Amino acid sequence: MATTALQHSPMVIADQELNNLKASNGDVLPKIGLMKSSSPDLPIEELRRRYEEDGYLWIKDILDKEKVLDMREQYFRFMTENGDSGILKQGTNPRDGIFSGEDWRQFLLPGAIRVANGLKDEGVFVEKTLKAHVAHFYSEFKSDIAEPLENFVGKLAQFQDPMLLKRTLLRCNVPSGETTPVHYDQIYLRAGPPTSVTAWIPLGDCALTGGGLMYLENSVEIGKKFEADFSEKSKDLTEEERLSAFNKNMMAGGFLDRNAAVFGKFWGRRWLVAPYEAGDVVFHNPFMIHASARNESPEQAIRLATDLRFVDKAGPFDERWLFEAYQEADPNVASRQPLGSKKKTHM
Ligand SMILES: O=C(O)CCC(=O)C(=O)O
Ligand SMILES: [Fe+2]
Repeated sequence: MATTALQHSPMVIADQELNNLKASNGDVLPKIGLMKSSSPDLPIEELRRRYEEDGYLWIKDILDKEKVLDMREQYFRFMTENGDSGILKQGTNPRDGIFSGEDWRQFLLPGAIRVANGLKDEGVFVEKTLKAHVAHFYSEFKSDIAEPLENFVGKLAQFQDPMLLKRTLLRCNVPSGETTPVHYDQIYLRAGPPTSVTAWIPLGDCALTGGGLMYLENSVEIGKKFEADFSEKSKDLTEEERLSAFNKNMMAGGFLDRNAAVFGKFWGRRWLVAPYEAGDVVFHNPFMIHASARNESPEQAIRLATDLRFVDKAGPFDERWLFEAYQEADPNVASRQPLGSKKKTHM
């Protein structure tokens, strides 16, 4: 059987497994590659070199696996008990996070992706999602990992005073549903310099077919080009509009494309994917282009993840991220924005 070896790890994966991965709308991704993994025990200079060269750094086993799985279990209990959102299959173990099979549209996250689908932020799932972002179990999980990750990011990005931004997101991608469209993060962090570092944390094992995050190979330069074009087009807008991810020059929700297959083909790049495990973290550059794959888990496992962002408190950063996600004061929710268009921006 033909195999593809990962450069930084001994893991091998059958090519066949790679050739059937899909964008969230079901289109087969034309060109796929595997991400390189790294051990957290490597010298920081080498990890930094990889991060700078690749635009991402996939670190194995940096978090306590059981704590990550506990977080997964508590999230699904929360979404089911005292008001059932309907996301879990009845009679299954919440730690497994098995999807009920109801209409996936109900389970789109509030804000940008619901906006992109023309849906309102309402219903039990939306209400519980908003509350989950400030629930005790999630705050505790974050405070547990904040310090070690701040220390790691501080060394990786050479920050003087690394800080986890308060606004963090919890995202569930149900099987066969639309997942996170193509984007780069600086679109949402424009009120600061492009120096933030995102940490994407799968909350549970996530096989290649499980709807994990994927990166467009060597795409930092493409992200920079988009941002320069957007800045040029937005010259005549007010400062607030210019900094908004939802201004009239952007596609609805601030995304670049909802079809990762078409986007990858247009730019002639491979989408890089990985078989993630609970305990892994991927760090990425704010210009690195990424999206989520379609979740085709044979077990119907829901893909749960959280994304955290780190900045250097000693320098300027986007202060709109100092608010808890979705709460009253959060200025970043797409559905609360008057602006935004249906523009296609990649061609
Ligand atoms: O979890 C996802 O689907 C998207 C995450 C993401 O875009 C990020 O971490 O920057
Ligand atoms: Fe992102």
